[in-house]
Amino acid sequence: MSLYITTPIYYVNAQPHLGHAYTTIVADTYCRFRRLCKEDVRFQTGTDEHGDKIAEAAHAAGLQPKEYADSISKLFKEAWPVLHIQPDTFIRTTDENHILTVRQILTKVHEQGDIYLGSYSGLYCRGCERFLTEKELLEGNCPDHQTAPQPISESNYFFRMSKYQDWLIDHIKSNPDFITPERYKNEVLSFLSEPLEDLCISRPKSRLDWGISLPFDDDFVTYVWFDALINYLTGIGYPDGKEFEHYWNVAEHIIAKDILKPHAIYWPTMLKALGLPPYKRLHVHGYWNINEAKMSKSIGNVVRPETLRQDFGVDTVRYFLMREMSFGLDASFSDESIISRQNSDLANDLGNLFSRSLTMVTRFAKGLAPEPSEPAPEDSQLAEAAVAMISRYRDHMQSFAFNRALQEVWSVISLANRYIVASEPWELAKDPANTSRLNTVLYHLIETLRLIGLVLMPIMPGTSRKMALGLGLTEEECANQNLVDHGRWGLTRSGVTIQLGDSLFPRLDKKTRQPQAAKQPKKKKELSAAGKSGKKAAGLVSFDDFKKLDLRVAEITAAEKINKSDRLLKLTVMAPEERTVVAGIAEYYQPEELVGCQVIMVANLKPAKLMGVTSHGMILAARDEEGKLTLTALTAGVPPGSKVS
Ligand code: ME8
Repeated sequence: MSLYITTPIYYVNAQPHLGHAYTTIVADTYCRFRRLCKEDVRFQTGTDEHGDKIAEAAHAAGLQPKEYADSISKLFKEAWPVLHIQPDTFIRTTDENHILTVRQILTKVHEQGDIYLGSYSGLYCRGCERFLTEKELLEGNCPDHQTAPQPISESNYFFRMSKYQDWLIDHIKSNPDFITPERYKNEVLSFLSEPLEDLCISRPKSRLDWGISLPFDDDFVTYVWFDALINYLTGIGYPDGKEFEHYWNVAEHIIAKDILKPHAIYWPTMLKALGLPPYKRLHVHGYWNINEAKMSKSIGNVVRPETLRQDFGVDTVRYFLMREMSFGLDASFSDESIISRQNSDLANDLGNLFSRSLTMVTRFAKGLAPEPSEPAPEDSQLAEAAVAMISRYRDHMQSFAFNRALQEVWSVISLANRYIVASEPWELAKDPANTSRLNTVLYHLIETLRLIGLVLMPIMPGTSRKMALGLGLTEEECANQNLVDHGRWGLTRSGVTIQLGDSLFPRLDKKTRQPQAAKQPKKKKELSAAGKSGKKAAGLVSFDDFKKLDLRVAEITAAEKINKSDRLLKLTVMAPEERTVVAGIAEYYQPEELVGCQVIMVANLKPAKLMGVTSHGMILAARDEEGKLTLTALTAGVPPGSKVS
């Protein structure tokens, strides 16, 4: 299978920001994913350089439009490799071959009678670069730009878009994957339930001359959208390039919801008029908002990808964007959320698993991947979970559910972390009689990590490579990894040298965003009741005071989120009788991973009501310097209700 994936070509009236970076990282991730499946992929991005907006921005900067476009286009082109985005083509609408092709297409469509001269009166929004219908306005303003569109009346050329309306409706209905997610398909179909007007595709040069002249009337330039959409064809050599023949049938576009209409209505009808099949799929995502507000220059909350990269590193930025947004819905960016992902998911869950495992191989197996023996049930459970993760990950990635693909990976990471706690390799290492068992455990950890590193490649290529090298792969093996040949259990060669390098991710200080000083000795974790801030013990307590606490082993039999609370989980525990306990651990544990765990509970606290749920006890957890909580879980099965003393 082949794939041709594109991003929008971005306007050069503004510098690259988080929104542009997101779409382009999605395209790069998807492209790397399909390459990891051994498919042949071509990836295109670029810049959109004609039209009112650009001419105005150039004027404001005191530059000629082309000069101005050159400078901003360069910023986009240079921004991508820095984020480990590797497009095959970077197209500009001012490229000579693009201009030529647009003119060829206009001539063809005009000659076949699908472009005609008419007159137009309408409400024009400069921000959108298009005429808006009355229905689209919100209190008289463009909903996207909050400005009133200008009434304009002039002669112009029109594309007979209406002629293709019935065909388009049919096509969308008979190809359920044509526009995804479903909500956007429905939006388009609802728009198409009203008669479609023909599309005005020119601007008189008397009003705007920064554009491609119409080949059949030099007094007009082409409307930006008719020019811009064609980039998807010119970049692969339409009409007679070899690549065009190869890639057009497998074209998939990624956009945000702001430009749904041009992509879902103008573009397929233009292609139909040209006698070409429409693109295969259109993937539509939502907006990134900043601390809940829309990102905009006027609010001054524009997030630059370069600043993020400097503060957090490429892989954290890529991971955060892919993990935090559910493709299709809006998401909110804040410094706190990215720092928390870095500290919790990356440094704590993944980073710790990797460094703990490799450290144990170094200490207990002379730094060589050990030979496994017959697996115990818990080993097989880990291996099976890792293998099952691969196929679920593939399905989610294929359908652009990147956050769900990552959740699958993280559930194996937390299973592996629990597997370490349960199998206690450090205890096994104390007795040579256990060497074969120890080797089996270490092998299972290494092999799980290899599969985790493999599937993380499209999202965090740098980390994935670091992991693969640490696990003893050569540079060449790293570069040639793929899911088809390597996405199965048991490929780590026993005896290969494991390289324990630097930690994968530093923990960041929430205030300074700086990595926490490595040399500073770590403060001991403090035991605290989950949910209460861990204050230092004020003084010494007498044994009699301590004895007043009734500490019990509690087994969690059910766990669920508490409505409207990000922090609290409702736990049902056996100790030995059943009771409900509320714990402030929702930020650190998924409910499903808790079921079956044994924890320590303060059993004789006065009941307290939290978010409407009465808690009959408190679960103990360790709180580290950043405030992250880790439950004090028991590893050996102890009868629930046993007294802890
Ligand atoms: O529309 N959240 O260019 P553009 C998520 N030139 N994505 C965002 C975003 C946000 N807050 N803001 C921008 C154009 N984007 C035309 C496209 S294509 C033939 C011509 C991303 O510079 C998202 O991909 O306004 C959106 O669709 C695109 O930038 C708009 O970029």
